[in-house]
Amino acid sequence: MNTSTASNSDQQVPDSLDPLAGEVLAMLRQHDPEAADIMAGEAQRQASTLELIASENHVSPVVMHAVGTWLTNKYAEGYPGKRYYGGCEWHDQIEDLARERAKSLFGCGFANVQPHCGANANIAAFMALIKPGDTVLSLPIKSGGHLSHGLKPNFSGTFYNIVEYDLDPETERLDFDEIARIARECKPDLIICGFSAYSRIIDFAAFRAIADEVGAYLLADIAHIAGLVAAGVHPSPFPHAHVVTTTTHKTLRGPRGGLALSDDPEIAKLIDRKVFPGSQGGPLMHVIGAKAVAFGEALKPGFRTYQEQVVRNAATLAGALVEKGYRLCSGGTENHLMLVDLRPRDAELTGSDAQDWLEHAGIIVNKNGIPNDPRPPMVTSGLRLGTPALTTRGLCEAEMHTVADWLDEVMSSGGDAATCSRVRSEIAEFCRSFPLPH
Ligand code: DSN
Repeated sequence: MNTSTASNSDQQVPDSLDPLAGEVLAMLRQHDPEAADIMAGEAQRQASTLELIASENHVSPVVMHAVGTWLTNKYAEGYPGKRYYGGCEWHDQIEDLARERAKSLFGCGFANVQPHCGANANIAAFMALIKPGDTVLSLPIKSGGHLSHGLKPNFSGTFYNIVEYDLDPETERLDFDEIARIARECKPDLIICGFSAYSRIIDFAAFRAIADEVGAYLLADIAHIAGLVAAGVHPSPFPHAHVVTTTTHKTLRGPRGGLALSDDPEIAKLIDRKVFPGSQGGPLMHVIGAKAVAFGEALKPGFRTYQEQVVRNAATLAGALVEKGYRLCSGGTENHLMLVDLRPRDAELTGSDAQDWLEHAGIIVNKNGIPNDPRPPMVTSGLRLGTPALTTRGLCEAEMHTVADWLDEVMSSGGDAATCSRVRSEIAEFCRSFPLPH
């Protein structure tokens, strides 16, 4: 097994770098060769491997370079027109542009583009809607939820009374009768829907009906499916959710960051206050600039075509894996990801072994617990696979069969070093035909 780590001397710059990235790297090499080598190593890793982590993507060169602008040099606490520092004229304009584009994308009346990440957007949503000690009803992380939805060591599990709903053990899908039963019993102040490892369409209206019945707010965390929602490929959480939060870097294909949305003007005011000064200081204006650019890309017609292909690719990859003997939780996928139960293919195979072997072979995935997984979270019996990044590189249905063949070949080999090394070479060659966006 090749376990060598990257060294400064072996970094080849991918030949598909966009011209500006090439110039930036050349400048870095002059100025700070040590840092430049590390960054070139990462560029090379991304260029020569297949990215199947469902929450990752490759941004366009325009979005990538928009992160590195003069906007990074400024403090701009507050909001457009109401800042604590002078010199914010252009910062007001770029934040307004990002806010307006976010509202157009998601069809809502309010957007706060300042959250540094999805978890920060959720902190602001909790603070706006409920108070410490209140009851929150959510899906636990072990069943596909998110740590900021109530995990004990997280702010959410520390300051709020978390009650869990779970997936139906037979269908591994949301069971709205059971969610309603638990809600009637625990009378939550907030219900959370939106997940990190759930491959089915979310019925936001059904969640809202339960929330209304028990007098709870509904928070939809659409971090994973935001791009699908923006493109109309997944139903929208509006008008059902009181607050919608998301990251901007997954299917939405923007810079790393968060976003909070609402259609309720009173809740909107609270969200603004809870983002700043409630939970954050100075906004990352350079990232907000890149969010504006990414939202502009997502408003173009090609974005819908991309998201449709993401979903078709996921369905094709899922079908190919089932044919090879893997089991998919819930029986399949309707979005960009799938949760693969490895046990029917090989009872001894763990998610962590599969992740390691696949990484040696140039396929990047994450181990993931499956519902009621008997193995601990650092081992797991499953993998979560997603198609957003592969689709950005131009892979379509035919290539999904090739990817499934490589996945199965590596996992069936028991991590055989020669197999991993051969597949890695094949993938590096294959990747030349599907360069990163440039
Ligand atoms: N880490 C993200 C994911 O992979 O889904 C969630 O925050």
